[in-house]
Amino acid sequence: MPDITNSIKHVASPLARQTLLDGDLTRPVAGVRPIRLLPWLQVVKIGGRSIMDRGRDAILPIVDELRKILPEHRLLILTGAGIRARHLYGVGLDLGLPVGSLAPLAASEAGQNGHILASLLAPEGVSYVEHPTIANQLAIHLSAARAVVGSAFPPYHHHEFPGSRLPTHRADTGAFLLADALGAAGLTIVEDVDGVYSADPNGPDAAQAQLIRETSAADLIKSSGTLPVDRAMLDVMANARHIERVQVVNGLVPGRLTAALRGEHVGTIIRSGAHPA
Ligand code: GWN
Ligand code: ATP
Repeated sequence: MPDITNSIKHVASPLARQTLLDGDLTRPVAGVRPIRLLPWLQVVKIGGRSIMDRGRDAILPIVDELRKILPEHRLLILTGAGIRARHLYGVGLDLGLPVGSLAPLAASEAGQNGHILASLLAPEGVSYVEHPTIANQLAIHLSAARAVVGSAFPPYHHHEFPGSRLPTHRADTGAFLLADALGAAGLTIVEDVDGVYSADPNGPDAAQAQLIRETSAADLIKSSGTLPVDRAMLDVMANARHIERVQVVNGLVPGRLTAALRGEHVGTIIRSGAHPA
């Protein structure tokens, strides 16, 4: 029997002979900045409760603004889940459903809002694209159209972290994860308030609420009050690879989204942990 072991070709792999848990060994290989897949992309997250649930009075002006800005930007427009998801959390929690069952149900509401928005932008060539399409075929779709719409909710499904009975990774987190993974040029979060305040401007301490023009995710994590964005997004921002800041803007004020996409400071800028290349 011939000895064939010497003729086997080994594939050289820098991580083959070491534990992946040793940072000193993995850092030279895994510590480099990833490439930007779609560096010209602007990601816009449209609030589910703050914008979509308000119906035509809030949606049609936003659609008009998006339509007019299309010649300037290529957009991934992502929608949040809104009040229908909150209703199903209530029903689901009352029935004792685990968080991994609630996450996909809430996510489907974000998708429904995306379908609504995409229908209104259809004359501009804009379509709703599915999660797998966003993952794998975004470039070809954005070569055919200036923008596409998708669900902002991340598809954690039954893998949602069990720390809370409510899904912690919701639409803002999903939008940030996508924008950072794609190496997008920016992320704008569209809400029904001028930005992040020191207290909820629609809450009991509204009289004391001050608009925070600029802050960092690291500082916001330390605050104990309510926020207009998911807290999990702040955790993700601490480890961001590309997106250096997000801007939270008021979509009920005409022109704010357009100005933000043009790089103007018209809401609250939240800096991430990513540094310029
Ligand atoms: O259904 O509106 O994508 O883009 O998280 O999974 O719960 O799914 O479980 O491609 O894969 O409801 O069917 O639904 O919103 O997420 O989609 O129309 O497997 O295009 O089939 O990752 O859209 O949907 O809800 O986003 O957020 O068929 Mo919907 Mo959502 Mo469509 Mo998607 Mo989930 Mo798919 Mo998915 Mo499910
Ligand atoms: P989704 O897309 O998940 O449906 P959303 O982003 O549309 O949600 P909310 O989660 O309701 O909307 O967030 C916006 C609301 O957050 C504002 O209307 C405001 O009342 C509230 N809010 C709470 N705390 C603050 C804060 N510190 N600063 C600004 N707004 C706050």
